[in-house]
Amino acid sequence: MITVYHLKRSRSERIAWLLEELDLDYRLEPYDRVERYAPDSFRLIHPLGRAPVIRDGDTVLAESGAIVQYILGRHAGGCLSVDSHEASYASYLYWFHYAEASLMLQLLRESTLVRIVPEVDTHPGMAKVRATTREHLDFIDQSLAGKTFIASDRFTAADIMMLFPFTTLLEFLPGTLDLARYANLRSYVAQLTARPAYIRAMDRADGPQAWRASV
Ligand SMILES: N[C@@H](CCC(=O)N[C@@H](CS)C(=O)NCC(=O)O)C(=O)O
Repeated sequence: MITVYHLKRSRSERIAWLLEELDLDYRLEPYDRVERYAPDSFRLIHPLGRAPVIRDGDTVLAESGAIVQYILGRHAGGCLSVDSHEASYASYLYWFHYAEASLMLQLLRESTLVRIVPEVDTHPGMAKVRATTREHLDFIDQSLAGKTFIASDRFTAADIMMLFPFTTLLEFLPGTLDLARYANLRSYVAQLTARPAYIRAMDRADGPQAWRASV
């Protein structure tokens, strides 16, 4: 059985959600944050002490995208991914990786500056940083026009990778993300967070009180 080392209110929600969508048994080992960080004991599981991490037999694996791909490859029998012969294969790969490699990078760049630089908006570089975030949001919102799912005409793991920045992460980004003008994105978030597997995963991982107010 897969063990999910779950830091509460973190990307490890992606893994619990995936496992619920696939209806796989898993053991969840929850860790509370110490201020905003993982506790030191998390480094006993993986040297970088970042969540998520899973254990599957002798395999210990970190990095949410790698974990999602591992579970899909080893335990999902082709569910929730897009095969290389399908038309949406490139789109699936793009959005799956964009979520962590480009979008999260940009959002964390902006939010870290806001958190650690006093009077950040007086710095000349900050307007460019904020404009880049808006560019990403415009791009995602336009990409969702007329679509239910980001990468394909069906729900895939790319949707699992893409949701986290617009749910739990918002708690860590005061003043960075205003989704008011992004109607497609807001309805995307609303329909994904209403999925029974998402609700089961979040109730189990973070507890009903912790997440329901944020969606
Ligand atoms: N790219 C990594 C990022 C891992 C990461 O930074 N996780 C955060 C939680 S969302 C974490 O563990 N933060 C606690 C800390 O920095 O101590 C992934 O997708 O797994």
